[in-house]
Formats: sequence, structure tokens, C-alpha cells
Amino acid sequence: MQLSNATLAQLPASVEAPGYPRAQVEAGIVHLGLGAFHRAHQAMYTDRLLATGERNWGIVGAGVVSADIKAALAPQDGLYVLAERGAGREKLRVIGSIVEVLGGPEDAETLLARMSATSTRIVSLTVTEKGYFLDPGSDRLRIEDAAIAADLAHPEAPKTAPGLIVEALKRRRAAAIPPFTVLSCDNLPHNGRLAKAAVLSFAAELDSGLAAWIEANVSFPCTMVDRITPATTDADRARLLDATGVDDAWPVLTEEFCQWVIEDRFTLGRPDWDKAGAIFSDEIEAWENMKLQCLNGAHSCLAYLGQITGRATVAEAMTVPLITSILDQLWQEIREVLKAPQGVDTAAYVESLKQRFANPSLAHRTAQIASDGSQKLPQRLLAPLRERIKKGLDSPAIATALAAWMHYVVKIAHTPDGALVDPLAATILAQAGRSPVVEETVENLLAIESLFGADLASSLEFRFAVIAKYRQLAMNPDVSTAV
Ligand code: CS2
Repeated sequence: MQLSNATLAQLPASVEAPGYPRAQVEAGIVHLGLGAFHRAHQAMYTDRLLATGERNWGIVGAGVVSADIKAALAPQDGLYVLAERGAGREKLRVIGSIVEVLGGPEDAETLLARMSATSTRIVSLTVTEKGYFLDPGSDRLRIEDAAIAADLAHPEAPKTAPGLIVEALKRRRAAAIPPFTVLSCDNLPHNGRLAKAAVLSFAAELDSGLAAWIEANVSFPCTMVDRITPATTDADRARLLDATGVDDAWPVLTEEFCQWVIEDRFTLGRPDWDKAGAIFSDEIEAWENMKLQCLNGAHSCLAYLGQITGRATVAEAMTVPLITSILDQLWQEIREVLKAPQGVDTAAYVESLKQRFANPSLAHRTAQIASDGSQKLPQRLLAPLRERIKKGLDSPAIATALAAWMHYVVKIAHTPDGALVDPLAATILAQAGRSPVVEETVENLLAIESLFGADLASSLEFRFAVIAKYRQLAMNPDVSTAV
């Protein structure tokens, strides 16, 4: 039975259906980036809110990069199964908050029309770190990137998130429609500020008057987003079909835990997401740093150590004493320089992370987390490292995590046809493969300034610490990929 509005009434009792009349829901949000994370997080919060009687905040969702998501979800009327999995438990529910699905570039005109409509009051986005096209070190828009260059050459037919947002805002300004709020839900520090930087830089390349209008009128609240959501596999699809009899082309598997902290700065109103469990807070930076460093910093460390010791999933990596002892030390280093949100006990937070990482029901692949390291390491590990350097503290665990990343990229550089998933892959692989000498390899990788910044690239003390950890890892019998 194919999932759709028509078959909702026939869902088995084991699957919870949206408990509200979907036909009455009006769209107030356009969302860019319909990956698994958005569908486990913002769409789930919105679904929960619609179930309380809210009718004005349905979501028009658009896959920005490709049309795959439309091919999967449009025939299902935007519906999909969300499987929330704890140790030995699973809750299945159908999420109904995405009321229209648009695809990739071929739907750009419809998408722009939706973004420009008066009824659209929020444009939110989950386009991942690289979807902002900013240099991780400096937050400069990479106008030389082919996708951005193409959008600047044809701004009326944009394909990137900054290009789409600027064109829609331009149309609203021309039609005297007040601008929407831009809500970044990507896992980036001060994600609202980064969204603003990308949008303003893009607009400034085209029209300084438009850029000034955006700067004066558009709000870009920051958010902290959290829910571990591995990419869906064919095996997951088959298992869910078996268990429920419901055929869903793109279900989402996630954990039970979910958190969303939002800065309350919306110019055209907003859903009461707090009624669905989100938190509105003016302490957003503290929330973001705690999450990005304690959770994501540890995730990256686990991913690279897992990859170089042959552990395919996070739960598997969590069973290796070498890895968990490094992780404990890493958390200590991070917590020593962390300013936590008021009332939050970071020791308890870290304990809860251990449980979440060890969840055996989520096959969260270390290879997935290891991707895009250049976009992730600065906010996850280099930020606490810089705080520690300022205080004169050394950071053996952070150095180990970075050395693990180096082993990982060096291995790929020496593998024929080895592919690194990272927007800076060409530079990283060139630097990783230049020398057979450990000292030089570390030095060459640290010299990537857009990743490490001039400060870390030129710090001898830091370089020696990473070299020592690189050697130490290479000597460990668990590390099979050392060169
Ligand atoms: C992960 C995140 O893939 C990654 O880089 O660290 O996607 C992580 O699972 C989420 O941020 C959890 O909220």
C-alpha cells in the first residue's frame, strides 16, 4: 500500500497518522532542503503543532540540489514515515506538515512564486554547511564557486539557497510585500548570522540598494538544532515496508531525543513551536556552542577514529576503549572552556550524549559524519582549541581528533581513486599526499588557511602536538590505515 492522503485511513494501528485535517492547513513556511534532518526535526515539531489545532503554518518543502526528493514525496502528498528509535524500541508516525513538495532547479519558478507570496512569512533552510558557500575560516562568500557564479550570472533563475532567497526578496521588495524571516536550521554556529552573511554578500554583488534593504528589513534568527538522523538506507526502507505494509519511498529514521532552541526574532509572526517542545531563548550562542562542541565535536572525533580503526558506525566505535578514553578527555577539554546555558549541567549533558551515541538501533555511519570535515572542524573542535590556547592550556584530545582526521585524509590521498567528500577535497588531498614524511604531512595540512586560519597554521607548539598524536595513533595496533 503506497502512502498518500488516500491511504492514510488504512494505516496499521502500529503507525500513528496525522490527527488533523491536512486539507485545511495553509502554508506559511517555505523550507529549502528536504533531507532527513529537516523531516525528523522542524517538520516533526510543526506536525506536532498542527495536531494542537494550528492551521496556518504548513510547510512548502523544496529539494534544492536535486529533484529526487520530489520524485519520492510528491506521489505521497508530502507524507512520510518517521521512525523514532530507542534501544529496543521504535515509534512510527506519519508526518503531515509538508503540504507541498517542489523539486530541484526545474521547479525554481514555482518555488520563487511561493517564496514571494504574501502568505509566506518564513523561509527556513537546512542546506548543510556547504550550502552557504562561505569560507569556513573567514565567512567570505565563495563567489568563485561555480554554483554561486552561475546564480550571479543568472539571478532570475537561481539554484543555490543564497540565490533563491535574494531573488525572492527582490521580488517582494518590488511588489511592496514585507520580507519573510530567514530561519537557518543548519548545524552551524550563529547560523542566522551566517545565513545573513551569505545572503547579503550575494545581494551586494548584484545590487547594493537591495543589499541595504535586506540588511535593514530582514530578520535572520539563530537556532540550535539537534536530532541524530542517519541517512536512510534501502535496508531501512525494506524493513519498514515489511513491518508496516506501508510503502514509503523515503522514510526517515531518527533517535527519540530532539531539541530545538530558537532566537525569537520573527518579523511576520511565527508558529508557537514552543507548544510542540521547542525553546525560545535569548541565550542562543551558549546553546549552540554546547551542542556543536560537546555533541558534534565528539561525533567528528568518533567518526575519524572510527574510520581509521575500521568501525563503520558510531555505536560500534563507542565500544572501543581507545576511542572512548580519548572521547572522555575531549569532553573534559571542551567543558573546561565552555560557557553553558543557564541552568544546564554539562556533565549530565555529556552523560546523555554517551547514551545517545551508544544507541544500537541507529546505524549512524562514521563515514557519513566524516564527510565535509573542512566545514565542520572549525566550529566543533578548533573553536574550543582556540579558547584553550588563549588560556595557555594544552589540548591533547583535540590534537588527537585532528590527527585522526589527518590519517583519514592521508589514507584517501594514497588510495588509487580515493574520494574525499568535502568541498575542499582537491586542496586537502593535494596537501595530504605531498610528502611521505609525517612532520611535513602535518605541516602541509595545517597550512590550509581557509580551514585552520593563519593562527593555527603558524603555531609551532600546536603543530608539534598534532605530530606527536599522529605518530601515537600510527603506532596503535587498532589503527590499520596509518602511513
Ligand atoms: C553529525 C550531525 O553528520 C554529522 O556531522 O555530527 O549530523 C549530528 O548527527 C547532528 O548534528 C545531531 O543533531
